[in-house]
Amino acid sequence: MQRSIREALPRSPGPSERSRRPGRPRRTAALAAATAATAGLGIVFGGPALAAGGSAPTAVTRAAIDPALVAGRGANLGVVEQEAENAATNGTVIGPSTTAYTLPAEASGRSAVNLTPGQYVEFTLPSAANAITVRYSIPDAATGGGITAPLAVTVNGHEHRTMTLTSQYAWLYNEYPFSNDPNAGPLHPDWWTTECSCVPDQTTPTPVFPTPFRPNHFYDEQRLLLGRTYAAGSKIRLTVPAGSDATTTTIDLMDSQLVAAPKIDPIAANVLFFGADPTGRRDSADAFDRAVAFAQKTHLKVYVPPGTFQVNRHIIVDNVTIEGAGSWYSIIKGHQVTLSSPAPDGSIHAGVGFYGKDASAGGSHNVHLSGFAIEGDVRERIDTDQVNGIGGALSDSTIDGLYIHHTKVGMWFDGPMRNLKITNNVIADQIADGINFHTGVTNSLAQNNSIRNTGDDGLAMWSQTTADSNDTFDHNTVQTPVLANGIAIYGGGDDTVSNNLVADPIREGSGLQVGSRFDAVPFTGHLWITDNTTVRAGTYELNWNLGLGAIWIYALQSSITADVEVTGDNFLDNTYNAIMLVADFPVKDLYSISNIHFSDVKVDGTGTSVLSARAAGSATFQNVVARNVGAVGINNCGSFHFTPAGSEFTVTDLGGNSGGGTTGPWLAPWELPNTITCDDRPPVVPPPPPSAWS
Ligand SMILES: [Ca+2]
Repeated sequence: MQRSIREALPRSPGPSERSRRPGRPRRTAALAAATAATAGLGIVFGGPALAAGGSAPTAVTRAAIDPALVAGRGANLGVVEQEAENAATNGTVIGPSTTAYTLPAEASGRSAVNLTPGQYVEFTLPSAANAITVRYSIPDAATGGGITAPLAVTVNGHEHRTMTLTSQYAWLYNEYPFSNDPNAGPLHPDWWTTECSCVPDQTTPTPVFPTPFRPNHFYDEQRLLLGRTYAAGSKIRLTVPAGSDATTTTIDLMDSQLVAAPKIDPIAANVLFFGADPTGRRDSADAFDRAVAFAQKTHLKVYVPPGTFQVNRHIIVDNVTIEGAGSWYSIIKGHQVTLSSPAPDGSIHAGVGFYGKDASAGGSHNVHLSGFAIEGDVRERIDTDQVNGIGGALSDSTIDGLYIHHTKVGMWFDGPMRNLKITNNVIADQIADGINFHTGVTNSLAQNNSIRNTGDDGLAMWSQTTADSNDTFDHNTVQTPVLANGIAIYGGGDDTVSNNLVADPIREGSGLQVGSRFDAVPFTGHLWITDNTTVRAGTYELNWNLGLGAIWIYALQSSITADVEVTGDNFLDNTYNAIMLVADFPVKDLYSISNIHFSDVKVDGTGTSVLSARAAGSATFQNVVARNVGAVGINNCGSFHFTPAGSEFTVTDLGGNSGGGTTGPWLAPWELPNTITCDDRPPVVPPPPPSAWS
C-alpha cells in the first residue's frame, strides 16, 4: 500500500508548486455628441419593450445550478445566467465532463454546445434585458496566436448584429508558465511528468507527448449592448454564419441584464478636457495623468465619460477618485507594449492598469475607482510583468463596479496596506489570478464580485513573508478557474471567507483551499469559512493522481494549528471528496493539521468520500449531514504509518452527523476515533444532481 501511495505523489517540484511571483502579476454638447458617436451605443431610453415571445424562458441558473440551491450566496450583480446546454439548439451538447484539458471541463456546469457554421443556440429571456455577455470558445490558429470569427446575434428574428469572437486571449499550452505554441513538447523535460510517470530527459527512449500538449484556457467572453430593452420572453439567437473560419464555435452560456443609463458627472475633471480621445485612436495616458494631477490639486473627481480610451501603461493613482459612466460605457483599453529594456521592477511589457504607489514608497491612500472597464491585452503568462488591471498598494481606498478583462491578474495588491474595499466588480478571462491580497494586506474586503475564467486562483490571500489579517472575502461568485483554486487562503490570521459561491475548479486546485505553502507565514488566530457553497469541486489532482476535496486543507511548509472553523458550508456535487486534509508526503512526519472544526455542513453528492484525511492531526464534526456518498464516508490514511494504534488522524464526533451512501452512514461509530480506512483510489460513483434538502 505504501508503495502505491508513494507512486501517487509527485517526485519533484511540479506545476502545483510552480514558483509564484508577484503578479505584478468642449463641454456638454460636445461631450454628448462624442459619447453617442464614439461609443456607438444607440441606447433608446424609454422605448417600448417588444412583446413577449410566448414560450417558457430558458432555465435560469447560478453557476449552472438551480438558484434555489444557492440562495443568499455568491454575488448578486443583476445578471441572469442561462447555460447554453439548457437552451434551444440544433448544435451538439458536449459534456458533462471534468477531465482537464477538454472543452467540457472548462465550461460552466461542465457542459456547453458545439456549433458548426449555420447552427445556432437560442435563449428565451426570463426578464427584460438590454445587454448580454456570451461565454464561448473558438479554435486556435494552427501555430497558435488565435483567430477571429463572427457570431450573428438576432433578437426575435430581427435586429441582426455580429459579434467578432476571438481566441487570441485563449488557448494556453504546456507546463507552467505555459506557452502559446500548440506544437511544442514539454517545456520542462527535467520535471516529473504525470503523463509518462517519468522525468522525460532521464528516460530512454525519450517519451513523446502528443501535441497540443496540455491545452487549456479555452474560453473567452464578450459583452454586447443590444441598443434597446427587450422584454421577458424575447428570443436571443446566436448563429454561426456560414463561412466562419471557426470550424467549431462552442457556446457555454449567456448572461443577460438591464444596464443602467450612463452616469454623467458634470462637476469633475473630465478626461476629455485634458486631451483624452474617446475614439480610442490616440493614446490617452498622458491626458489621464493630467486629469489626475488637476483633480488632486482641486479636490475634484476625475470623470471618464462614455468612450474607449487607449492607455498602454499604468496610471499611478494616489488620493484621487476616478469615476466612469459605468463599466459598459467607459472603456479604458490597452495594447501590450514590449519594453526596449526591462523596467526596474523586472517587467518586460507594459500594459493598461491603475496602480497605487509601491508599499516601499509608502503606498497610496484615499483612492476611489468606480464605473469603468479595463480591457487589457495580455496573452501570455510572464510573472515578472506588471500587467495587472489594478496593482500596487492602496490603503483606505475603494474599488467598485469595474469590469476587468484580459489583464494578467484582475487586482493584485502588494502590501503592507490596509482598509481596501473591493465591491461589485466583474473580472473575467485573466491569465493568472482574479484578486490577490499579497503580503500584509489587512482589514480589507472583497464583496459581491464575480470572477470567471482565471488562469490561477480566483480569490487569494497570500501571506508571503507578512500576514494578511482581518480580511474578508464575502458574497463573491468564482467560476471555472482553469488552474488552482476558486478561493485560496495561504497563511495569515483572523480572516473570513463567507457566503461565497465557487463552481467548477478544473485542475491543481479545488473550491476552497487553506494552504501552508508558497512561503506563506503560518496560520494564526482563527480562519472562519462560513456559509459558502461549492459545486462540482473536489477535483482530480493530476500530479498526485488522486481526488481532492471541495475544501482542501494542505500542510506543505508548516503545520496548520490555527482555529479553522468551517461552518454552514454546502459542498455540492463533489467530483471526488467533499473535504480533504493532506500533508505533502515528504513532510508528512513534520507537519500536521489539527484544530479544524466542521459544523452545520451539508454534503450532497461525493464521487468518493466525505472526508479524506492524509495527514496526522484531528478534526471535529457537528451536524455534518451527507447524502449520495460514493465511497466510505471517512477515508482515513493518517500519516501512513498504519500502526496498531490506528491512524495518526483523529475524528471527533460532536453529534448530529448523519446521512451517507451505499456503504452506510458517512460517520459510523466503527470509524471512530481513528480507524484506518485508507484507500488511495476508491471507485468513483458519479452523484446525482444536487437537490433541495427537505
Ligand atoms: Ca455551460
